[in-house]
Amino acid sequence: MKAFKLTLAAGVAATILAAVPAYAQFTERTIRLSNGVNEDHPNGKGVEKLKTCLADKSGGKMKVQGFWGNALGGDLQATQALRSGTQEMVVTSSSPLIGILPDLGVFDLPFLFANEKEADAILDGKVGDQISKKLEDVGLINLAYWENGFRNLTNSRRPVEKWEDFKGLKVRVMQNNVFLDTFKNMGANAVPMAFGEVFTALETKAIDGQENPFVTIDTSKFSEVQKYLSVTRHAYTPFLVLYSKKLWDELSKDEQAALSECAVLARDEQRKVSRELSEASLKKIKGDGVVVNELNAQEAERMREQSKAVWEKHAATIGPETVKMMQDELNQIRKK
Ligand code: TF8
Repeated sequence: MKAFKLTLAAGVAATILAAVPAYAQFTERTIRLSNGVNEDHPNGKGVEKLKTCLADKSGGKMKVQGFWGNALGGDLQATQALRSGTQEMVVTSSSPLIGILPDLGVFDLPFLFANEKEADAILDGKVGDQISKKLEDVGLINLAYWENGFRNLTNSRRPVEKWEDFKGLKVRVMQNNVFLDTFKNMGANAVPMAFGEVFTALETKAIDGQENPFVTIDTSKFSEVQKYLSVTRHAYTPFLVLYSKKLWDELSKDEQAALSECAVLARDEQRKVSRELSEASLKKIKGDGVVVNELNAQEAERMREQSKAVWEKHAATIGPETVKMMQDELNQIRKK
């Protein structure tokens, strides 16, 4: 009996030790994490997962405070705050950050990925790792790639069914030269603008259109100010889940490990929700009265062909090795 009690006690102690290891070092802290999108975007579910995961691992010491709808400034502004160490975290599109790291432009190349599977394989593989390493050199720890998704064009003027329909459309693009040239190349009048200004610009008709994935179009309420959606899938841009390198270096190894693991766990949740929600968002957009058109295969192919000029023009600024690594990896994936 005594032996049994001892074994039981040892067993209980071992379970407690496994849950919160005695050597673990966690400090009470609140991590400020900002988003450009609203909380009903799949990022909301991602951040929720991040919160519960961190609470579990740190015994409730690591807390996350989410900010939504550009409350702490746009993608670029928030990222600069991370670099100077005045904010811990941001979930940002990679595209507005090419001024900080030109290699990020590789994700902006038009018609780069054919589907989500390719995107996952690249982002979670060698290319994604290389880019994350380079981000560290500019003061940013990239914990994971989350999904924004395949981008589609909306506008208030006409259905865009073929190349020629872009002509003269005033389309907001992200502050990113690859996007600027992709739309100029299509004949559109491309206007770079921060995301936070887009709704009002559409509402006042300062611009005709914009491009974003279905989920972002829906959760940003663009249906209220847009009449047409064309399923162009012209680019897939990821979200980076960034931590300030300055503040990262002040964390214990346990805290760093918890953040790394939880951001990846949250990634899987965020992507799952994003993919589930994508079709539902499209239905909702249609329900809001937006006229949706697909591109026929021939027109889609024509667009892809025409866009090769953008690849050629930008390979040098993005970095030829980065573009080549992307192409090599994609070829490998496509062989499988
Ligand atoms: C864009 C992006 C944005 C996101 C958001 C601000 O169009 O796709 O929707 O980066 O977090 O600027």
